Amino acid sequence: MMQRQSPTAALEGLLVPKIDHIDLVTVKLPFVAPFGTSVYTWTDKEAMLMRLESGGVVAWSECVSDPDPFYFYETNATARHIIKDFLMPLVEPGQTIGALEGRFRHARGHGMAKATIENGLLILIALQKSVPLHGLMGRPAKKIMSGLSIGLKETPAELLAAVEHAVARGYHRVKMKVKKGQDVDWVRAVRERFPAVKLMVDANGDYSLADTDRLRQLDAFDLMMIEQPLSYSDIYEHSLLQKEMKTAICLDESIHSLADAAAAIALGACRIVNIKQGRVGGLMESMRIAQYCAGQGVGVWSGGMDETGIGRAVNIHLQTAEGFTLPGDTSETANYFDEDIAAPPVVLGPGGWIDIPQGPGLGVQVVPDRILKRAIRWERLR
Ligand code: OSB
Ligand code: MG
Repeated sequence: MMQRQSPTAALEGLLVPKIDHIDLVTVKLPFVAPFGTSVYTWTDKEAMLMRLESGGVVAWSECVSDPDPFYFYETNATARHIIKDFLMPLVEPGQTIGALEGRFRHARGHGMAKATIENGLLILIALQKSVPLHGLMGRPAKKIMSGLSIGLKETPAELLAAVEHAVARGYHRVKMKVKKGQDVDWVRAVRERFPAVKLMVDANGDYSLADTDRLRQLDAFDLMMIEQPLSYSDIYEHSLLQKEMKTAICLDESIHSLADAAAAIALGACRIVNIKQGRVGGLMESMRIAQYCAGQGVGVWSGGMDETGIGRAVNIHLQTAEGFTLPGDTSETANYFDEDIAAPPVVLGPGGWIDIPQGPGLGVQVVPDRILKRAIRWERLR
């Protein structure tokens, strides 16, 4: 087989700049509508942001954890603890990003905390070099595919209205959340009304193998995939389920690293992987997983965590990397917030495509007044 070049070689060799100030700023933004999943319904986005200041240049990154451990074990509080007490002490100016990543491995797990720092440093370096983040990654600009994640609704009519909106906007695919008892009939209703929409479901781990017969009923609806049907911590049982289902399984919660993705693929546990850059520890591990999956014929897309404009922009830049072949959970800001803390908002262009924000770093501007308005906690670490 052809030896592939490491997708992260350029990033690993970059040097960590001297950091003058580090702040953790928690903002709370109301969602335009509650976001319901099988595990929880969120009404606000409470995001812990990291502000890095170096020689007058300011970079922002976003920790994608929630205040609660309902989707993932990390929380904003654990991320703050791990960042302050274990990770930031390992960051030294002049070391390479690759060496820093190696040091971070000493702390097990906590990928969202690690990603906050790694992404922040890469964004800072991109700003200092006056290049866009995707350029720093060695990737040319391109238009990014769009996808909307529709939360659980109270009634089928509300769900159909949400899908209708997504179709009218031109989204490349629509994902609907499902849970036990709110699944087959709801998917059928959408499929009957929208026979051609590229549709998928996400169960956030609500089912067990005992539900195999019910899950197999979903095979009738020509779904692109079913995301994380079984436990958040399982890989093996998904391999058993995949053998029983025609519909491709996509793993989200179960994948924390390249090694997890390789194990899942070797077992036949999924045919598609959702990469959330925070869940796997940052942009570099995401690029490795995406390239590996592509080499295995496994589809990859970029997941979302209802991010503010900062994390949303990171996910957009990430999708320039090799292997991101499927539309992700990359949607318009207006689905989540009336007023984000960064500008410009993400909007769909003609054909449902998303343009990478122009300019150095992320290409989006954090608006200080909006940070001040939304901040519920501000902690200076240095
Ligand atoms: O499972 O993909 C998920 C949001 C919060 C937690 C978990 C998930 C989601 C989404 C929304 O599906 C993704 C987005 O639009 O950002
Ligand atoms: Mg998911």
